[in-house]
Amino acid sequence: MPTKVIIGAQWGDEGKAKIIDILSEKADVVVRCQGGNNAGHTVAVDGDVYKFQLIPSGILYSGKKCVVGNGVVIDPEGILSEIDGLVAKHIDVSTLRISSRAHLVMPYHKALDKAKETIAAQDGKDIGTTMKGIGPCYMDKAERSGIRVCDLYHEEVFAQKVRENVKVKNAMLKYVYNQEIQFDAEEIITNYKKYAERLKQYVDDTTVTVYEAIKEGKEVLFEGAQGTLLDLDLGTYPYVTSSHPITGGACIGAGIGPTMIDECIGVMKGYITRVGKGPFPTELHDEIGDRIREEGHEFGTVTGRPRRCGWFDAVIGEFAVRTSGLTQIALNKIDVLKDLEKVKICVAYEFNGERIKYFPASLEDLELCKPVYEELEGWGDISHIRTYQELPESVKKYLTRIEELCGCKITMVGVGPNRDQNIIIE
Ligand code: 2SA
Ligand code: MG
Repeated sequence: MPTKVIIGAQWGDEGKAKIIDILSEKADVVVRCQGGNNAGHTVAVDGDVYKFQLIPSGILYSGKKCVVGNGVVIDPEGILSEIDGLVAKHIDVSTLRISSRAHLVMPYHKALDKAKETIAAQDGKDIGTTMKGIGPCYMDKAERSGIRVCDLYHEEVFAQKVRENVKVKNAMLKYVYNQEIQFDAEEIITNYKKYAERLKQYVDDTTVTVYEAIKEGKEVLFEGAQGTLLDLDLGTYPYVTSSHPITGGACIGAGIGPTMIDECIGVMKGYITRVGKGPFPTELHDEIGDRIREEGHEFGTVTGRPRRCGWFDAVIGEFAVRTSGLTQIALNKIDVLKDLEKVKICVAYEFNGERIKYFPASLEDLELCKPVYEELEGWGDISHIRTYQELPESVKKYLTRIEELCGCKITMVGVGPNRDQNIIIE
């Protein structure tokens, strides 16, 4: 199948980058469609660890076209430092294409993100954002005052937009958020002019790049960032990101139609994690949670924050299958659950004395939901296993139960961080 969308089916950090890395080998084009450098995608290759934020990890294979689509918000300083880091490791970045329609993260976006979070934290109402300016940038996009990559190449237009924005943002920082920080429009214009020159060689109408590749029958991968429950519409609002990490987001963020997508792969972990605040029904506050965090290295790639850990939640799994029309599940990191006598799966929630199998919209209702667990036998070390047949019976039962509850087949199982620690199920 030539086009595949790969999304996070939980709260992000499901190991999407590893699946994309594996699938990239056969792909011709890899496309990022949403989010910005709030994403942290870690890939381990031959003992080297690469951390990606804006550039698709497909860049590790030479000759693959890597696209940063129109739905992404681009911090030019961030993407340039990522480019420099890759070049220093002798990776060819000449195949990178950046959408001329993508919105730019500006310095005031980061300041506004920080100001809002800092003030909200005083009442415990912060979202726990990555402080990368993502929300304020998408806010400007929706409000139609954003600045796009194409504006960088119309100097007067760019300067005027920066000046107008700086006026408004400085007032917001000063009068709404009571902050001392003020921006100088001319300084931003000068800095962004330098970024524009360096980025120019990569900027393109990527909707054409992607469409032509699809028409030519090339294999195109759409790489999701964050995860389903962080979706602006379908996630645990307001504890969400400001873009659409579900498969539908790939259409808008790359500028293609839904008929051009052949497979929708949802990446999950054998357990579940979340960074940032917000409700989390199966969260573990005990030594099993700590053990999963240590064993699974569950710390934020961008911020280093410890991730909250909990048991696999099939209510969330089914929600992801349904809202993204998933055709396959890639289940990662089940090796992390080793040496536990019993493992648990949340099969439903108990809510107001009733059993429910849907994920409630209201956070207040979600807070009242108690997970209903099913217990299964645990397993030992499976990190050396490479075929489905060799997996212990207890693991096979675990996989089958997840498939039944989520309503989708598991086609890949991750048993470790490396490229080869992956079992394909035909
Ligand atoms: P933001 O910065 O506005 O997008 O934050 C809003 C919420 O979205 C969450 N979020 C994430 N959750 C998991 N992983 C993400 N990427 C990094 C990683 C995060 C890190 O891969 O580890 O390093 O901390 C990511 N990006 C955003 C965020 O926690 C808020 O709940
Ligand atoms: Mg991540």
